[in-house]
Amino acid sequence: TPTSSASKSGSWSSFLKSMASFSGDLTSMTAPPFILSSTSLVEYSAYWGENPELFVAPTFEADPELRALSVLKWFLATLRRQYTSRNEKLGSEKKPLNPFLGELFLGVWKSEDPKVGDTRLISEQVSHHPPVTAYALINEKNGVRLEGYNGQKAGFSRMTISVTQIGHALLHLDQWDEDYLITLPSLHIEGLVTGSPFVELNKKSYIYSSTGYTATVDYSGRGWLSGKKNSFTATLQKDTASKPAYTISGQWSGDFVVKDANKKDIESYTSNSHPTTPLTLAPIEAQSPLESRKAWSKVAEALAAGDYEATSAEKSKIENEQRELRKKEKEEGKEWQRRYFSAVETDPRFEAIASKVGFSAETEKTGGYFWVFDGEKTKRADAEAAAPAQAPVAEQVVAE
Ligand code: 0T9
Repeated sequence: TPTSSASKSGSWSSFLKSMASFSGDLTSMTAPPFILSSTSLVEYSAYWGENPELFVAPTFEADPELRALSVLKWFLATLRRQYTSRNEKLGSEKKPLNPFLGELFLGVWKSEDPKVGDTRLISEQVSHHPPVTAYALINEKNGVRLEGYNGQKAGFSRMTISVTQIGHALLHLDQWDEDYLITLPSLHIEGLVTGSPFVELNKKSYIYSSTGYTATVDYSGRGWLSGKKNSFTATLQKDTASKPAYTISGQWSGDFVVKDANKKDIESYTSNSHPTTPLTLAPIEAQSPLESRKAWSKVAEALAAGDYEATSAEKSKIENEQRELRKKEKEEGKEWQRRYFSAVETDPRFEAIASKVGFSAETEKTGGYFWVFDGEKTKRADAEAAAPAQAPVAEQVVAE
């Protein structure tokens, strides 16, 4: 059978050999079928919001230092889902579907806690070449909003894939009129040789607050100190204070401990046992053709059935449709309209923080632009979605 372990290891070793001449664009690499997932990369934005109670928690803190600590705790709590959930669900890291331009992933986290309320997710593929996903998580009730975008640059050497993330996220707290600039860690893929890839984070990432606090997360991986994978140490420090106000260390996929300035344990967090809130999606029948699950449903079916011929046939259909669309747009001198986000050359909220801390804007841009959430576009898209979809065409024209 095509999935026997012998042919599996055969196709895997030829895949590894082909990686030697890898070009940098992850989406262009052809991986063996058993490593393919039926989840599109546009869905990955959801990992930011699976703990809505931690997401809104900062706004309930009256002290700016505790708010910054609360933001850091939420960020650290997202890492396990962001970077290990494919391994947990599917047994290893898998190659996601490459989203098409305009692909959407929309949903809402309905918290059982009335204090938390609903958190809306909007994720949109705003660029296909290079791939860029933009997202917004909005909790109206508590005035908490995360806006961000994400692209990747990759390289292959010494049997690992190294990935730099391009883009950042901004967390806004209405009640305190505060912004947090969140940078994204770089990562690499381990376990390629044995055919069971998983993500390890490396170097550092930062959360800069408009109140002057900086959180630095130092990822040591399977560090020589602890010997455990996914190890990290994070510090929270105000401006040029001589020592951190808080230190958090442990494993981002496991347990971590919060210590105060006197190195006293004040809290511990167990990420494996911390419950997550599932994202609620519209039923497939009610989704728009641009929504990820709907658009890729035939590919997902074929993959689930292990029918790789049908998988690539269904994928090609989507790719060809997209090529046709781009051709048509070019002929008509039009450009695909993004539904929820806009490309801008400068983002004042980013600049206000980045200029203070000396964080460069140039590495943040994709194709020369930042991507920002567009409230006006969103209002229009919401109004359109609220219009009865099955209404006769004539009636729709009258309604306009
Ligand atoms: C944003 C996240 C990102 C996306 C993924 C590198 C990767 C695609 C990008 C950075 C999310 O917020 C966080 C988590 C995991 C990242 C993925 C891990 C991964 O392996 C893929 C790439 C495209 C591959 O699929 C490489 C193939 C690999 C499974 C082995 C051959």
